[in-house]
Amino acid sequence: MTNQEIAKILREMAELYEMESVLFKPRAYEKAALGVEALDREITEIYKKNGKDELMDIPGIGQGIALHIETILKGKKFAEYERLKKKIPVNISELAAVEGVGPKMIKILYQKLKIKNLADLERAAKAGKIAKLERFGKKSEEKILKGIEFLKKSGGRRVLGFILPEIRNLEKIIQNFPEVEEAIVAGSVRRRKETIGDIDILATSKKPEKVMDRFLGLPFIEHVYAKGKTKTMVKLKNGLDADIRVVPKESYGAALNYFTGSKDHNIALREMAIKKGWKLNEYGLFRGKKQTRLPDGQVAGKTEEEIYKTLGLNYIEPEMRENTGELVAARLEKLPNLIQYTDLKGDLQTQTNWTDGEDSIEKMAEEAEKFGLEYIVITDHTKSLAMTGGADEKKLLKQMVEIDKINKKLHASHSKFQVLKGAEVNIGKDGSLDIEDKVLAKLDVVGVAVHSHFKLSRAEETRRVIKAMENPNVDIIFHLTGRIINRREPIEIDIDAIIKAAKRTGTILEIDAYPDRLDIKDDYIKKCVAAGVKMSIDSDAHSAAHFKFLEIGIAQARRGWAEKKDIINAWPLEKMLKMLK
Ligand code: DGT
Ligand code: CA
Ligand code: CA
Ligand code: ZN
Repeated sequence: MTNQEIAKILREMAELYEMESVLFKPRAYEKAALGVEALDREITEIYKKNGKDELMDIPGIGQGIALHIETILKGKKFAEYERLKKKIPVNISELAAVEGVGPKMIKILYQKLKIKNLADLERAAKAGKIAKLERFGKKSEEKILKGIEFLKKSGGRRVLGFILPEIRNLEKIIQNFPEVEEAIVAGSVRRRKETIGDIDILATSKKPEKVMDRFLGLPFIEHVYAKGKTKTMVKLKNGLDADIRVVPKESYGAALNYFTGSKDHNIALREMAIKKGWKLNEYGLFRGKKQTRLPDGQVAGKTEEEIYKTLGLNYIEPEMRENTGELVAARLEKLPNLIQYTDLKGDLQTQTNWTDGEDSIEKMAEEAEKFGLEYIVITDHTKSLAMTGGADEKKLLKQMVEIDKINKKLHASHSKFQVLKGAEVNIGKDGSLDIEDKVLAKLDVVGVAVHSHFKLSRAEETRRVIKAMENPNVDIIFHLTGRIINRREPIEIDIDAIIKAAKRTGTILEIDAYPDRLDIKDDYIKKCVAAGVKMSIDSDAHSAAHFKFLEIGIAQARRGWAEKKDIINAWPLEKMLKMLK
């Protein structure tokens, strides 16, 4: 059993309980699924070594769920799961992937229309059957069709941030094969793209066939497309395809460079080699037109650094390899000094159980400190987001008192950690804010965001965001375009006008690190860097387990060529606060 398979069962349990309107359990199972997905070790290994007790150390897993996982791992029947599945025998994960379709709706769709999977759903919607259902109507039907369309467009690409722990786990397992010298995941994963099409694994070994055998013996594999001596292609149980290639040590750098891509970067690099009368491919960089046998005639290939250097270029970080100007910059020694993965000192957007977050302010502070941060800003939602229990002025003032208390406590225990006061204030249709200015003025950091009216015209969306920026209390625009990757399109907005207004008003634009937001996107980050508009990288955590997503936000910033100087929460706190006020 892989982590992904177990997480899938746990998530289905959450959805099944939700269909049954059982209280609390859906949330508990969802949390457990997230905990399992975030593991960078195999749960079967954890269990084998230390039994059930160790399972309970996984975030989100308590006594009850640990017992059920044990049952699953022992290959026994998980009775409650079987019982619920029998009642509603549908492909839940497939249906729930459609924007706006939740467990309760899935249940009705099955009971009334016998809809079991995506194909059934599409057929019924196109035939107008869903519009006729009570409590559904034409609007829901249209929304469902749009959701299906959107899913198809994403072409099965997966959000990297959600699946990265699992990929790292696989990478580690392959690195530990006795015959493997080096192993690394290349391709779009190494370039840290927002979404990935597949997993490209590269390894060096003197015994490639042994490596192939071991790879095919892993429990993650669903189907083998092709098995060769040095290259094997499979479909994993998580639905992703994976390729593994084994190359000799002498070619590692060249192969890594080739399979990291991007394709456009490779082609441009190869052209540079050709201009010098050389040849570049996945085996090395060669002088002379004819490729001689390895390692004869090879000038570079063992490391990537060697290849770039030989071609007269500075080393280019994988996140920049998209052929969007990085080769020229590398030749002119003008590459940016990218923000590092260890540079963040704080997090400027976090939600707590005062609204729709999972954890208390104190717990968030504790975990953030453990994570290595020096401060966090608490930014719960405000009152017009009623479904999150959004705060009004009174609640915000009360929260400020609570934060003061927590800071005192931290101080007394000699912690230097600081909790700052903030909010994620909702921007109304006309650009107005739903919290009074005199309360906003008391907050350390005021973030504002669009959470509704996603379909206004480009001019209207731009106008409302700029109006919010013009409020002198506003510091940051959170997740500017409101997109959710694979689920919701961004609002239409005039980014150049927004950047100009940000510059004029001194407003920060956020890079929201939540894996399916990554908002603003890399092109916009580049524009901000060029304009001198500062940004922040925030986790948008709704649980203390989400601080790890900051890494994905940093990757996004790096793909947008951002340096430490561009990201205000990479600066010391004092300097950051001075910039805001
Ligand atoms: P993905 O999988 O769609 O997220 O994106 P990539 O970039 O991982 O693309 P993939 O898996 O098709 O190929 C992995 C790398 O192999 C790619 O980044 C560059 C290299 N590559 C693939 N096809 C070609 C090609 O036709 N020419 C060159 N020069 N390189 C290629
Ligand atoms: Ca790939
Ligand atoms: Ca591939
Ligand atoms: Zn938000």
